[in-house]
Amino acid sequence: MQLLANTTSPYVRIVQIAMIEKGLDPELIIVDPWADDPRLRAANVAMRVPSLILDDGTPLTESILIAQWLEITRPAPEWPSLLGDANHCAGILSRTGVALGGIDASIITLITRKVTAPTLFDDTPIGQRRQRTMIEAMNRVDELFANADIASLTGQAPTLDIISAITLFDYQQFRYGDQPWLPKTPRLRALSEAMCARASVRETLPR
Ligand SMILES: N[C@@H](CCC(=O)N[C@@H](CS)C(=O)NCC(=O)O)C(=O)O
Repeated sequence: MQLLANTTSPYVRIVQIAMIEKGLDPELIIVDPWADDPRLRAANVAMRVPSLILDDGTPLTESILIAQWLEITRPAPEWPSLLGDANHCAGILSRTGVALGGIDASIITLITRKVTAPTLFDDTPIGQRRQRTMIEAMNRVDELFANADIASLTGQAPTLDIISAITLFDYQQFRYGDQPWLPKTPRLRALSEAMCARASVRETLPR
């Protein structure tokens, strides 16, 4: 298996954490998604990372689709579940959606800056809307984990909501850590720092 990836993408990180926790270790192929790399073009019509090429050559794209594939092919109880059981699945998916909304807004902002330069996309009405989404997503995720027992969470493989939450937090620190509008989100910070006890989280920090 080959994972076409880069070292910064939050979508790549979600897949990497999930794969490590599911006991998989794909060959990592670092590509520049902005260059016309033929390997990425062949695997993914959208030319985006992550793209996972299975051993039989089947290409899988879109981080959440890859997570679905992982959940089916490496199911609980043999492997830790990304989505939890029937009672917890809706909550996990709902929290995941909030974090993904923030990640999408973050990436769209970075990408659209390239298009609108030298005007800063952030100053346009849509840019302001995306910035508001980033702020609200971080605050909501912070609130959603207000009652979480962080110490016990580190002892088990993270579900998709936790993977997405810490990926959002770390990516925002990586890209916008110096921005005055970035909310403090102390509970999310504590979750992210505690989860670094796990190799899957620690070894995939954006760099
Ligand atoms: N919806 C996709 C988004 C992937 C994505 O946007 N990846 C970015 C890097 S963070 C990329 O490869 N961008 C290159 C491009 O848009 O051409 C997923 O969940 O995998």
